Amino acid sequence: MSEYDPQALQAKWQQRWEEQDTYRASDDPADPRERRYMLDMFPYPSGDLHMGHGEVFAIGDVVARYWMQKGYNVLHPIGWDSFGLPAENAAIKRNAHPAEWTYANIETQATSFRRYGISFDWSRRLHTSDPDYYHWNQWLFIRFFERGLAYRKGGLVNWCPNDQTVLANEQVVAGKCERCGADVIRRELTQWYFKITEYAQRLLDDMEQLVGWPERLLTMQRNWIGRSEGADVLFEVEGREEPVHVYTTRPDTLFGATFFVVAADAALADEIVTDAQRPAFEAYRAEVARLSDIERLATDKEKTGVFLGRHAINPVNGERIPVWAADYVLSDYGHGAIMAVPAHDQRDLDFARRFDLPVKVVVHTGLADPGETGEATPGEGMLVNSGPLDGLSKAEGIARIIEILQAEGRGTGAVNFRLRDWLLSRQRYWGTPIPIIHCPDCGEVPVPDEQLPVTLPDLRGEALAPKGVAPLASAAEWVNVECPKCSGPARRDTDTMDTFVDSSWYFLRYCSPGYADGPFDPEQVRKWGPIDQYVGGIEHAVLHLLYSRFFTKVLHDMGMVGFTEPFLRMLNQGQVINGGKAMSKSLGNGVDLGRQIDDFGVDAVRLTMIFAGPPEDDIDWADVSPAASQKFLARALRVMSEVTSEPGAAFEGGDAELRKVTHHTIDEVTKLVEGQRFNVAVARMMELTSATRKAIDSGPGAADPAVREAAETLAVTLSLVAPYTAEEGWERLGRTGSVAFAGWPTADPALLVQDSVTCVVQVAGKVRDRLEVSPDITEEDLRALALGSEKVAPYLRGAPRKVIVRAPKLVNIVP
Ligand code: ANZ
Ligand code: ZN
Repeated sequence: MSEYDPQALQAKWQQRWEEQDTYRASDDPADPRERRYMLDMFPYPSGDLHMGHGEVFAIGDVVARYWMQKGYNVLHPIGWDSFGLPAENAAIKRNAHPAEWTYANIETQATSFRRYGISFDWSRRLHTSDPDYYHWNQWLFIRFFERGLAYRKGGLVNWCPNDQTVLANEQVVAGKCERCGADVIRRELTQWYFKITEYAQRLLDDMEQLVGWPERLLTMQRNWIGRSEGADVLFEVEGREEPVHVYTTRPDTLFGATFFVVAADAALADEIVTDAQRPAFEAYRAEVARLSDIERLATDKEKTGVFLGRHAINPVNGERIPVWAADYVLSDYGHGAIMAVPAHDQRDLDFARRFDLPVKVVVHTGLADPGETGEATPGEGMLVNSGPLDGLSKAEGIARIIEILQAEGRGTGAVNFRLRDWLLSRQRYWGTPIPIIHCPDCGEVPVPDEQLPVTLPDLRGEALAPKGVAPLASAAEWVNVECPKCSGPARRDTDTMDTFVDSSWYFLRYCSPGYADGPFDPEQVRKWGPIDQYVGGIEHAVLHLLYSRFFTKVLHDMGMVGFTEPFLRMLNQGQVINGGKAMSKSLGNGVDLGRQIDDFGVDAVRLTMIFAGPPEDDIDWADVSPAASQKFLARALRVMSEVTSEPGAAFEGGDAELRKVTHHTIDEVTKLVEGQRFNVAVARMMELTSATRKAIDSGPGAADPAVREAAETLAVTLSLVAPYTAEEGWERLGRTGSVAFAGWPTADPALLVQDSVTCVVQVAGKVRDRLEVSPDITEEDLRALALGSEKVAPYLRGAPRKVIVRAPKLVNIVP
């Protein structure tokens, strides 16, 4: 076989890997190897694998295969995130069961993965829609419930009118449903929540462990958590017994509070509005209900609001200030009410100007009066018009006013987080049933552990169509059960869990697949976890990563895992685009992964992905050449095939020049792979191929031990990106066993010293001499050497006008 025939190589080696279970991780406690856990974000089974999968899994495989070569016991598992809406929508359309679509797609993807040659341990495969997986979602939910971390509450929630389900805050992007793009509305509903807010501070603090995360990811997490410091201030409201709390980051501006605003949709507004103002208030509230948070917080929209007919008392100076309802204050942030300081807060100033409310400057910033200019002055300055705070700076003022408030029992210092609790219930079918039974007498009763899993009733087609109530509610036999506590008639909860629950702990299940006594075997998780390298898209920067971090901390508190952060290093790959644009049906610029593989072979496609650029960068498929990759692989295989020496003989005594090239390659590729500069590592492999080719053709020849050394190095390094070609080359080199475990070579330091380089000496632009010099020669030495050269002397008349020295390779003399 001298022709490079990728399809034949694939057929041969794929079968061999499957027969020998080549990439299986070892659970043997006697296995002395150090362990490594490499994880790719698991796929959603929507059709076959696409180019994006091709990229992310090729990147992850470089890391996994490198670790295998380094001699680690590597866990590199695969599974499917197989619950979710697309399957359900497809089932409604085809009058089928979501499982049919889901599992057919999983098989398609699994077949493609096997062909794509990713080094998965297939024995750990999982699907989140299998009852023996979602069983443990339910078990975990009940543990969270027992700890007060899962609870139900009524309130305004994000509702997608198209998908007919609630959405978590994280799933609303710019006011639209993350999945279907419909405008999200707010509805009053009772829903299940996970109390992630209880972990807000730890989610922030533990970020210091995440040294292997890209900075922008950390920033996104930090912003989402949104910690701020300030004060909780109590305001009396006339006609109300209990004082009202407000949260402010600027308690130093308390003397400048000239009115008070309550969120239009907060219970407080409804409670305190006077009869006279009620009709206007209710009309306004109905208007606000139609707005998303994004629209409410938009600063470019004209402020709206209604006076509630009441006054509040400023606790520091006893001033009566009017209470308004408005949309720009959110009901679920802070306390849903604010003190408005129009001079120093732009939103408040816009509101004051719109409704003719007073503006009082309490910070001297040196800028023009906000009441005149319409520009609030939020910056720092000296406090004025503020009684005991006069003359203080912002920080001093904050400290002082908190002392005063605290002494009088009118407030305290406070910390606030933007993070909300995670709304996890969904009114759809294809998900994990919430394992709670509602009893008229006992309330919310968890399904007893021994009755888990609560499996989905068999619904299909039209029965799944959105009707405003959960489809599970229509399965009467399934819904109506006995209360586990009192045996009276009761009803199952008919909501299912957000699929982000499934993905918040799947990486732990891989450590002990099929474990039947819990979600995972803590002993195995202790050995494998936490994950050494996670690879996946930046689109999961907030949701999935935050939820997984939260789950890990809860599991840690339950004593089930020994670490508090699941993913130590994170790599976000770029996208595969085409012609400068994201691939899309409407643009007709889609590229099919399967077709690329048919045309060029797996290795050429993988190599193209890796060689295109740094892993974080987008790959424009219009700018790369899988055909060129294929040509290179053919060249590499030919080199490996032509070696004539016997395997196993010593390399010492081989051609010194080629040995140096080989060892430099080893040294550099090692550093490049560790630094995740995989594209440059491939460039080095290409150079090694050329050097070996030259050594065979016009150097020491195919029998030289250095040629074998170079070719074997090529096979091992190439196995990270082009496993089929590498295996074949390894075999043709007369070696047995998979190249995947050949062992990563180490560079011999003695062969890394470069003893001399050639320096070109030019006079008036013409080469007059070549000097053999040390690579570390100084500029002065090189200059002296060049000017002293006998070959150069005839071209110089007296001192040259200029000498440009570029050590160690060039001296340019202008006579
Ligand atoms: C008075 C004040 C004066 C404020 C000033 C700011 C500047 P972060 O940093 O996001 O936590 N606020 C409080 N609760 C709110 C709610 N439910 N809806 C909308 N806005 C609310 O912001 C805290 C600040 O946002 C608070 O500090 C409050 O306005 C406002 F010169 O209080 B501030
Ligand atoms: Zn009961």
